[in-house]
Amino acid sequence: MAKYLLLFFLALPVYSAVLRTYVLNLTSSYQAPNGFYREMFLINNQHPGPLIEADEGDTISATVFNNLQVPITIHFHGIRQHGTPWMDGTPGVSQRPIFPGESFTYNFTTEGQYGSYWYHAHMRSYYQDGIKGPVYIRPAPDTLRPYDVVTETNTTATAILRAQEINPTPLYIMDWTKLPTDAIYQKTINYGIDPACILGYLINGKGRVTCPSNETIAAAGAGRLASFHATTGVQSKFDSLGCLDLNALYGYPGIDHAALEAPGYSAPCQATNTDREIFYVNGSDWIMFNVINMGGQFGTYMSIDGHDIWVLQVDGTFIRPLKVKQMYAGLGSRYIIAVPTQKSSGVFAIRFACTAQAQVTEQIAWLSYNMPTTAQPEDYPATNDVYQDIGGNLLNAQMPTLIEAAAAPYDERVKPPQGPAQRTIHFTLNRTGMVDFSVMDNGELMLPDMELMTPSLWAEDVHQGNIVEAGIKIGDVVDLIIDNRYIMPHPMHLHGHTFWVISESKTSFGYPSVEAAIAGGSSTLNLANPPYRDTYTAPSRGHVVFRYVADNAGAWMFHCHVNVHRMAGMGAVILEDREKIIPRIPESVIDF
Ligand SMILES: [Cu+2]
Repeated sequence: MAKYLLLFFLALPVYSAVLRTYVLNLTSSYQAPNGFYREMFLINNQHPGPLIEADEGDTISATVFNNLQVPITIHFHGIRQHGTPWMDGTPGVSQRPIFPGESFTYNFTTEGQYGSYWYHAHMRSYYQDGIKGPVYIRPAPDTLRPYDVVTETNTTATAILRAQEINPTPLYIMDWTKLPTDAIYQKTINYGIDPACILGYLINGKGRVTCPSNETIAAAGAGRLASFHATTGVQSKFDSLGCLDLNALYGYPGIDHAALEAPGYSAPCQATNTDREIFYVNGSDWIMFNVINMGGQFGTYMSIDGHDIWVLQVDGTFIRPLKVKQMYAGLGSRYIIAVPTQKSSGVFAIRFACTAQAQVTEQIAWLSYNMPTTAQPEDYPATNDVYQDIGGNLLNAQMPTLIEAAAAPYDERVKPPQGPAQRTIHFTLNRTGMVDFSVMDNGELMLPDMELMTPSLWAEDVHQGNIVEAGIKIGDVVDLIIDNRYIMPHPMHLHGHTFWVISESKTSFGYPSVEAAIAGGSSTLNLANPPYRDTYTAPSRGHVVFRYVADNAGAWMFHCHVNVHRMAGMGAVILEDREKIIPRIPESVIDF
């Protein structure tokens, strides 16, 4: 009997939920990650912040000490907060801000979720100043994994991927600006300057500013200029940082934008020689990367010279693996990828190019097979097998790139309810003024002062704008029909849920409901095997339809993940059977 008991307890830890405790100490600092000093924020003295890790089903407790001069909250992006909507970290929605000198503890379960997530400040745009970090949840033993598809059931290779899944190699992309985001916001609203200009990307907090020639920028940006002209009628040009001159289109006429320095801007371009990130292969035939776009401005096209990329997981769901030369990493989204590393020697560039029309800019990290671990590789001949230019344009149009609509869940049971929805909510994404962006059909804005108001999760008088009270009850199937009327694509994020992207195209949806679309024989609907996401980009002047099951009573934010768009009004709060959860909100949260 004792022997059996012992075996039972030995096997138990794999399945038993554990409490994982973290302390996040927020401070400000003066540093130059890409060669330009500025104030930035750190978590436990690092940027990005420390990894929060768990096994599926564990409980996470994270205590935040705010030693900054600004209020803050921490949102755990993609974590559903099932049954704990007050732990969602959205100021004005789920809690009051954590003011300087205060602390707050977030407690929540990871039950029913695995894979890659992240945490970030949800106050103002402060996560772009450094308040962000990864969350990784190791899948439960019985989760269906697609590794055999990638390895063609080679048991040695599958075992390598299973081993690397415990701790995939971090690859965190973040756009970086010359100025802190408060200063950028001031310039944006004071002068009506569009802040669409970054000082390059950082990879794992590292990067360098390079200054390509005017000819190189013009060649990589030719397509952007042509389509900008076609859609706006405006002839524009790029500056030395690869930023599109938007003066003729936005901003107060007569303002000298170059003299004021457009937000994030440093004209003319000055090259730096700070360290870039290097990944060492160390003899393994595969590297599994955890790719997270932690930026607040732009999506990224990523490729690795001379290497294929297998995309295995997107937004915390294993997909039917897709083998590509280039992948899109949208703002807020996560991608677990496996890269076959079977070269014998060489140093290969990992390229990150801006996806937006507004800027041509590239950052590089290195994949190294044989380089001394102390050196930056610029003196070594990089192998020339390049797939994309600095504008993210494929050098050979036949090369496969990641089509997000094709990223269907690997587990076929992860499928949307069929037929009509109980609730349909229509949103219109639009630019309604110089620095006004909206998700509402009537153009209403959700402005940042709502972050200081009584949280809409329990406010008696839900007085903020953009509260969507659609009568959603637990068990309802909900459709969000999202028509994008503007030329910019928007990465739309829904809190508290994972949704299926059941329709997408570069035109409007054209139906008042999914039921009408089914009856009308819509060609864009996909109820059979759609992507399962928490953040998804609504294409330029196109549409997406998100479907989810209301299983999480609360008040959930729905917003664009471009920080300046969200601050310019681009969000809403969707109430979901709120009365059911109000009696369960802890006093400690309401009184905080
Ligand atoms: Cu946006």
